[in-house]
Order: sequence, then C-alpha cells, then structure tokens
Amino acid sequence: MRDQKANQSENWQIRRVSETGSTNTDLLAEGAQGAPDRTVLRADYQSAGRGRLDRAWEAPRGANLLVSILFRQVPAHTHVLTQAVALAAARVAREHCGVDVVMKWPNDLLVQNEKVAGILAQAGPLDTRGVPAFVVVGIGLNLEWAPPGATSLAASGWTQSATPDEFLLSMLPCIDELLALPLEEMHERYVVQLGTVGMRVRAELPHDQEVVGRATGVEADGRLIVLDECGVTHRIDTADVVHLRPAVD
Ligand code: BT5
Repeated sequence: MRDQKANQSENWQIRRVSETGSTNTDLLAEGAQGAPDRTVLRADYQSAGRGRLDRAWEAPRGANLLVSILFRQVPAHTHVLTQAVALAAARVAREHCGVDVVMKWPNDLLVQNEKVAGILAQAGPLDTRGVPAFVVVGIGLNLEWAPPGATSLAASGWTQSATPDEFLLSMLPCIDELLALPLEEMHERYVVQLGTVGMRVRAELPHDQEVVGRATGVEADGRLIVLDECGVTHRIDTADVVHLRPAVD
C-alpha cells in the first residue's frame, strides 16, 4: 500500500493512500491512538467502503472522492459536523464544477433526485460527560463514476472537471468557514440547501416502519419534522428518506 503525505496545511493533516479497506475505519482506529483534530485520510480505492447501517459504498480506483475527516472539536450536536461537510461539498460542486446539487436529509447530495454523494459519521468513545472524544465524517462523492440508479458530477454535465485531490482541497477551507459560523446561521444555511423541506416524503424507519407526509422543517438537533396525513407531527432521528414529490398542501 502506498501511503504518502499529500498536503500539509495550517489546519489540516492530509494523507492519501492508494488503497485501504475503509477510510472511516482507519480514522476511527487512528483517533483511538490519539490522531489530532482535522486529520484527513483520502483513498484512491476502498476494498470495504461503508455506507450507513453497514451497507457497502462502491467506487472504482481513482474515479471518485473517498475521504474521511477526524474532528476533535465536537459540538453539542454532532450532526453540525456532517452538515458542514455536506454543505462544503455542495458548494464546491456548484462553484468549481458548475453542477447544482440538492441535499436530501440527513446528508445525501442529489442531482435531479439521483444520489451523487453520501456521508457516514461515526463517533469515537464517549468521555465521562457522554461526549465523543472525536467524530469521523466520511464522504463518498461520485466525480466520474456512479452505480446504476445514482449519478456522478461528470454525468451531470460538469462544466469543469475536478480530481479527487482538487475537490478535497477546495472543500477544506469551506468546512473551516462553515464551522466558524454561529450555530443558528449554520442551521439556516443547511435548511436552505435542503431539498427535503417542502417535499412529500417517505421516511423509512428502523424495524420496517415508515412515515409518509410533508417534511416541514429540521430541528436544531438535526431531527427531521414530518407532518403525516392524520395531522400527527413526527420528529425523526434516523431514517432513509425518499423524496416523493413537492407537497401541495
Ligand atoms: C451513505 O450510506 O451514503 C454513506 C456513504 C459514505 C461513504 C464514504 S467513502 C469514505 C468513507 N469511508 C467509508 O468506508 N465510508 C465513507 P447509505 O445512505 O447507507 O448509502 C449506501 C447505499 O448507497 C448502498 O447500499 C448502495 O445502494 C448505494 N451506493 C453504493 N455506492 C454508491 C455510490 N458510489 N454512489 C451512489 N450510491 C451508492
């Protein structure tokens, strides 16, 4: 396995490996060994890339961005970190590559309702106050390749291409900027980018349950608010959300 320092900046310790199992798994292990805040690990290829709920994340060697970031400055609501990574990726897709990306709750990036990126956040061990010592946020973003049913920035007609390194190096200062914002402003930016609010959605919950209704907002703690057909409001922590159509009511 090739392992080289790709870049060192003031805030970020960036490493690139040609191949690994999962960059998230690696950084969770490195975090337990004391790896510093804002350690970044990017792989050209993952042999065991992970999605949420132990699903697989696929990408051919070198085609897409596969990267994880370790944060030791963990805010009270850890989802702020995933939101910052998602917002930064959406901004680079738009400003660097010319592709308008919509976010789907909690942290998927879509182009025309097809997934172009997914995020997996995993917490390290909890300290005595119940706060994780660190959080690892991994993003897989399809630059050049996508599986059937998903899309890539290339297939979405990017006006300017980006290599995984170029995309990553553009994202990192955006993450710094977003995490420096007051929490309310960060929340507002997230909600504005979120295509989910105002849509009729199906939220597929754990244990084969589901809620269908209108997504009306997101709580400060990251939970999605869905008003179902019976007028019952649900505050949803964890689910796979399907955008059905814009809500008319
Ligand atoms: C996610 O999970 O969307 C989170 C993906 C996070 C991947 C990154 S890559 C760097 C870091 N290291 C890791 O090991 N993981 C992170 P989820 O919402 O559960 O979506 C997973 C589902 O997306 C799979 O079951 C497939 O159906 C689909 N999928 C797999 N590869 C895909 C791709 N390249 N593009 C779009 N969809 C994909």
